Amino acid sequence: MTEFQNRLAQITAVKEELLLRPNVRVVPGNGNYDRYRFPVLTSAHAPLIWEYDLNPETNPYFTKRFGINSVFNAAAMRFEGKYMVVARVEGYDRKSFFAVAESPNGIDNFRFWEYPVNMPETEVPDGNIYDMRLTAHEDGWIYGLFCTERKDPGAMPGDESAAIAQCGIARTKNLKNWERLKDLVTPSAQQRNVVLHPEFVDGKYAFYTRPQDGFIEAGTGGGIGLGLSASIENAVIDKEYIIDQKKYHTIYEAKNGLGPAPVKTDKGWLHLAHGVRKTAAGLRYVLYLFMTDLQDLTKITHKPAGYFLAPEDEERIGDVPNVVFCNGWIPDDDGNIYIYYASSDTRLHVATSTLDKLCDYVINTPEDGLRSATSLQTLNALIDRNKTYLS
Ligand code: M1P
Repeated sequence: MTEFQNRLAQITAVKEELLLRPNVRVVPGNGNYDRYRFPVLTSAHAPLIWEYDLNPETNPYFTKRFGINSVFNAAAMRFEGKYMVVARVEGYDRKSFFAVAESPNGIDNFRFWEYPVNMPETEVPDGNIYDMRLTAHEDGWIYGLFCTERKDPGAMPGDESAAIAQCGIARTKNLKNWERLKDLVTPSAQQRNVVLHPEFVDGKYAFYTRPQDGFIEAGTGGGIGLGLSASIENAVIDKEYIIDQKKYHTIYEAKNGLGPAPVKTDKGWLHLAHGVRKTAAGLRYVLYLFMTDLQDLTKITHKPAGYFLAPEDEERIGDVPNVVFCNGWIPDDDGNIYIYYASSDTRLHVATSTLDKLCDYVINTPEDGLRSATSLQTLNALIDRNKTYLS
C-alpha cells in the first residue's frame, strides 16, 4: 500500500466514524434546555473532496490542499423533512463561505452537501461573507441575510484591518440556487446581525438591524434596531428604531445583536440574541431571550435578567474564546425547538428545548433591576416564598 492509499483509507474511516457518531443528551440539563455531548459540526466534518487532492499523481502524500479551519455560526431551517443548517465555514486562508449540512434528526449525523453555497456577488465584490440568518418569508421566498465585509476604502495607509460591514441579501427556493439582491441601505455606517422578520409589517419588509459606529465597536450606535423597507429588491431603511438598547453593567453592555428570525407564539414574538460585555480577558458573548408584542414589534413585553446560555467547558476554548453565538434555530410542529449555537468561533452545537419551556422561561424569570440591591431583593423574595414549601 502506498502512503497515499494508506492515509486515504485511515482518514476516510475516521471521518465516517465521526459522521455516524450518535449524539448524547447531557442529563439532567437545567430545565430550560438540554445540551449534547458532541458538537454537531466541526472542521473535521468537512468532506474529503473539499480538503484533499484525490489524485495520487499530484498529491502523493495525501495532504490537505484546502484546509478548513472552523465551522460555526449557522442559519437553520426545516426543509424537505430534514434539519438543515447553513454554516459559516472558514478556511485556513481566513475566508468564510456558506455550506449546507443536513441531518435526519437535528442532533447528529450532519453531512455537508457536496458543494458549498455558490453565493453570487454584487457589483462591489465581497471581501468576506458570514453569519447568515434564514427567513421563510410570507412572500414565498427563503431569504438569507448575511454580513458582507469589505476593506474600508478610507483606511489610513498601512491600516490593513479597517473594514466596512454591511448586510447582504440573497433569496432561494431550494437552498441550492441563490439570487443575490442589492445590499441593504440603512442610515448607519456599519451593520451586522441583520435579520428579516417573517411577516410583512404595514405591507413592508421589516428588518432587525444592529447599527454600529466602527467595525468592532458599537460606539454610540448599537442595540437591536427595527426598520421598514417597501422593497426587498432595493431594500432601503430610512429610520431605525432601537428596540433593545445596550446597557451599563448588563450582559449586553458593549453590544448586542439579534440571533435567528423570531418565532411567533400565542404569547408574543420569541427572540434569541447575543449580548457582549467587556472583561479583563476580552469580550464575553452570551445568549439571551426576550419577547415582543405580537402587534407592536418595537415593544418588549418580557426580558429575563442575565443570560440564557453561556459558554461552558470546551465551549470556552477556540479561535475567539468565551463566545457563544446563535443565528439559527428550528421550531418543529410538535413544539420542540432545536437551537444551533456556535462556541468560540470554532464549532457548532445543538441545544434542544420546547416552545412552552422557552415561553415559561422568558415570561417567569425576573427582569434585571440593574443594581446589586435589586438583584438581592429578587433573590430574597424567592427565598421567602420558597420557605413556605419547606416543612
Ligand atoms: O467573534 C465573536 C463574533 O463577533 C462578531 O459578532 P458581533 O458583530 O455581534 O460582535 C461576528 O464576527 C461573529 O461572527 C463572531 O462570532
